[in-house]
Amino acid sequence: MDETLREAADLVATAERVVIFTGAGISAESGVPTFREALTGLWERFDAAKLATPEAFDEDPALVWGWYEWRRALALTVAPNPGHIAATEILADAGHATLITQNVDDLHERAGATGVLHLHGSLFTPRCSACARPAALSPAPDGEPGRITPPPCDRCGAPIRPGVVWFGEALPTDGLEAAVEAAANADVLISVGTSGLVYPAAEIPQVTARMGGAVIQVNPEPTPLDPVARVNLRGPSAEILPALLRQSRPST
Ligand code: BV8
Ligand code: ZN
Repeated sequence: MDETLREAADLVATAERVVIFTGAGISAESGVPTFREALTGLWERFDAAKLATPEAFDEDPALVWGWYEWRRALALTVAPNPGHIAATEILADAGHATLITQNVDDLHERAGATGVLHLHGSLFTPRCSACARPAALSPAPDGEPGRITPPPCDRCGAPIRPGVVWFGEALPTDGLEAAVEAAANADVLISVGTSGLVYPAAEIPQVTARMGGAVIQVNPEPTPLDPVARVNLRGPSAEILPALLRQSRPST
């Protein structure tokens, strides 16, 4: 590991423009289940890709809204882990830095990151499912996880929906364009904790590689990104990112 870590640290230390691209794996060690594990209890019999859709919400708004409200409640009970903190620090050291995430939790923000590009939205920005008016956050639910009837929009009465991007929905264009631009100009892109299966987000690290930038991947498992990465750091991000940060800083 230390040979690959040294190689990755040299890439980061000499990079002017650094992008960090994250998926659910960076939040795993905070206790947030990864997207594929996010189906427990009432929702465990569902496939995430079926539940995270406009059709599922239209069919059973309380089932879907309950799932997101429980995920928001959980996100409020956990804290950023050393991986989130190190990511913020690595970007602070870079001349030009961009943080792009597929995650809908707010752990990067709570770890001090600013200007985070949320390609798939956030648990904390609900809006009206009809007129798109931003809605206030209700107090997070407690007690038994279950169905929760979504509140009505105070302008048009339609049900409030989570502020996330569902399967089959377009990503916010400004966010995606900014992310592709940052990836295309990056000297180094560190891809952390993503299975690299969901498009178009999964394209982001490939843009960097195509434009001659170096991709560093942090993931305990192999992913489709392995052949694209210049360096594959096999392990948990809460351990690897702090080590990468330490190695990339001039030894004082
Ligand atoms: C769109 C928000 C078109 C909601 C999410 C067939 C072929 C190709 C594409 C498609 C297809 N059929 C449909 C599509 C398109 C589809 C898609 O890509 N489907 C996939 C499944 C094939 N994409 C879409 O629908 C997108 N929209 O295409 O729109 C369009 C265009 C114009 C106009 C109209 C329409 C929208 C996709 C967005 C879906 N929303 N999230 C929510 O959160 O509920 S996706 C969600 O899953 C995440 O955001 C993320 O993007 C994705 C995968 O999750 P990951 O973050 O990667 O997490 P995962 O659990 O998968 O993996 C965790 C990883 O962490 C693992 O690798 C693990 O090893 C690692 N790990 C674990 N522990 C650690 C760790 N790593 C480090 N440290 C650790 N400790
Ligand atoms: Zn409305």
